[in-house]
Amino acid sequence: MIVSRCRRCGVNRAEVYLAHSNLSLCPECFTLLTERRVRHTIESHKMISRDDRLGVAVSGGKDSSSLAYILHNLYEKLDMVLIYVDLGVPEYSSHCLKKVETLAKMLGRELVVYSLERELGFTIGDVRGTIYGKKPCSACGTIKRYLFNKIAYDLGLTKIATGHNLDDTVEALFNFYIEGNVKSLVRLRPYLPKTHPKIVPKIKPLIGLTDIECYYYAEYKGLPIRTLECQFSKGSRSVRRKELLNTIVEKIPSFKHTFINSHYKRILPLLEQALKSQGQGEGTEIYDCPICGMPTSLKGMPCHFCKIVNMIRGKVEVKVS
Ligand code: Q46
Ligand code: ZN
Repeated sequence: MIVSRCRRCGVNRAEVYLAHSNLSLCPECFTLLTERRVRHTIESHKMISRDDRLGVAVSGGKDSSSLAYILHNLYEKLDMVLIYVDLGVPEYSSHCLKKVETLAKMLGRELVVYSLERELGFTIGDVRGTIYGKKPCSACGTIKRYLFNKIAYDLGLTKIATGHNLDDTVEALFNFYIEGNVKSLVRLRPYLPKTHPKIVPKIKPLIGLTDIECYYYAEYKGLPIRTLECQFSKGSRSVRRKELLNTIVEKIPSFKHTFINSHYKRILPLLEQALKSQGQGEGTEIYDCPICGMPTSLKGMPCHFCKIVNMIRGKVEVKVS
């Protein structure tokens, strides 16, 4: 039997094959290279500085757990707290909460838990009675984005790190290209700086790692990751788009890496220029939401989060402290 050796150390047996770079690696070299690649992403985008107070959005999934673990290892002295939003999905949310609690203990980091049910009196399943009934993930995404920002802002954190990886980013970009959604294409970046005093900058240190790399990393490091799927994820559009993109990768292994590199290096600068020349640069007007006081692009109207909350509560006025 031929045993293939790790291309990096040449000693250990290779277990991971990275088709995009035609590299066979042993677990040790794979995890080491993964951490180096994340550090390279962080440094090349100047994502983290020594005096940052970082919030890491965790979900119990392989991506955010790997992210928290890597950041903890790379920046041991960094002030870092894990944040979990409990959406109240039956079985799934309590299962994920246990995983993030174990992770926080493992790292010796504080975990902040925000429960939708406790704080707002509803769960994500309650969007079913609204116009979001057929696409709860869309409402869920808006709610999570808002809450991570609000929690981080209230805690005085200076940045929020999320576990969005290469597959997530390519899927989102692909969708925006199909829709011709130029503004969203321009906004989707590895590092979103502060554009308003109440908007906490967002960073995506895993943007260069694929789904499977995050999975292997979490497995090799023995991280506590969820084994249940959210009941709303089945058949969602983003899952179907990801499946479609994965069939392309079967034929063209470097497809996603080429796609993202072309977008950020070649297309994005041109799109930015085009928007500027039309007077639609980055400076989208920002207003205060009349209900919660947080920033919104909707003039004189409740922000998207408050709209969803209002819908769920049957248009009862909502106060978010
Ligand atoms: S938690 Fe929320 Fe996901 Fe469930 S409702 Fe959809 S977006 S699938 S990551
Ligand atoms: Zn609001």
